[in-house]
Amino acid sequence: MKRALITGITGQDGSYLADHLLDLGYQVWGVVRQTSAGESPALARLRDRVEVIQGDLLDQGSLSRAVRQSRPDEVYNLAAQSFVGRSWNEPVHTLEATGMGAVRLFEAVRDHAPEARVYQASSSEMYGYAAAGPVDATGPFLPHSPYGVAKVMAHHSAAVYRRSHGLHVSCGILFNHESPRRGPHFVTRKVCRGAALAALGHSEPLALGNLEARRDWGWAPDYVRAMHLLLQHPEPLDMMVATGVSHSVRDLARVAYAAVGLHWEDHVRLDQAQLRPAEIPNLTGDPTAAAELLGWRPEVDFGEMIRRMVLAELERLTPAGLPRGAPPPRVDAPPPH
Ligand code: NAP
Ligand code: G4F
Repeated sequence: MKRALITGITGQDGSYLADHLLDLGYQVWGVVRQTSAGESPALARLRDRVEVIQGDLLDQGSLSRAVRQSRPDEVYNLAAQSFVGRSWNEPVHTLEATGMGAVRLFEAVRDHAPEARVYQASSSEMYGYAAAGPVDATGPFLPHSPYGVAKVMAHHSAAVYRRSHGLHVSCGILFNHESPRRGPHFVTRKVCRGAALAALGHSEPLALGNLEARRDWGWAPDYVRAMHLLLQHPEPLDMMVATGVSHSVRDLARVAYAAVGLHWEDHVRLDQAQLRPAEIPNLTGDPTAAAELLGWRPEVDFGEMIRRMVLAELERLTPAGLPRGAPPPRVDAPPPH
């Protein structure tokens, strides 16, 4: 039985990856940080199927213990401060967690499980301003956000551990991927929730920022398959994972509200406060290498994904039922720490 250690197991990708690896017969350990809010629903769902180890990306000792205890064959570093918007307000924390956190984990693997294969969650955000021109898995990387800088730091550090210390570290450069388990502050979940609320009769318009931004949005369960496949490749690799098709935030709103028979223009307002200090107009990936080298193909397209997400929001909001006329829950609030 193979043993996998996942950081970020309570997040969107971590929870789907745990499901996938358990289905494949892995024994799964998850690094979970203790919060004053108590156990998250994501952890409660996983607790009886995975071994939980307390740890934090900010704490070297806890990561070293996690690697020592789990004796992993595969390590998936998915933990991060992952919200780009927040990274401008908390650049130091983002660099510490998302950048240095990865280095701490690589150190722990180097010391305690040097034979393990490591997956680093790199991001299309690393391309930043370079995305206006041709890019591939080697770059160029010109990040526009503190989050992008932190991911570039982790990405280049992975290459150092590969070349200097012989670790088998692969970096998946993943473009945006979404699901009903997405954090509520990300735009797909926010819009799908807004559409569901509108369908239930709530009239407060949804405040959005840049409607023209284009992203290559894929289905998260497809992307965790790619993570696992990447680590099965004999050589460590850096690889783009994407659908190759982009849509604008405006398209997203149109498709989500249309899924409940509404016109998005009647329910969305522009809000300057949602604009970012800098924006990448278009991030579109190329899935060719993932198809050729890993045999990976996305199975759920954009329209079907948004339909599933809107349905999931409707299910969440009913039958417990929101009192009609009650103020809808804020979906644009900053995420809890
Ligand atoms: P997510 O839902 O935001 O999950 C982040 C996870 O990291 C959560 O489990 C969170 O734990 C954990 N975490 C945050 N800070 C931590 C710390 N200091 N110590 C330990 N754990 C910490 O993110 P995701 O969408 O699943 O993404 C997974 C990874 O892929 C992230 O590294 C993200 O940056 C990267 N990525 C995501 C996408 C995408 O479109 N989803 C694309 C490219 C790359 P709590 O539950 O305690 O908060
Ligand atoms: O959903 P978003 O917040 O995701 P973003 O910034 O693209 O980051 C996600 O994908 C990255 C991969 O490219 C990951 F590395 C990262 O961890 C994260 O998972 O925003 C998507 C787009 C942006 O252009 C943003 O400006 O939507 C635009 N947008 C427009 N109005 C909005 C809003 N984004 C949010 N969150 N909220 C809005 O009201």
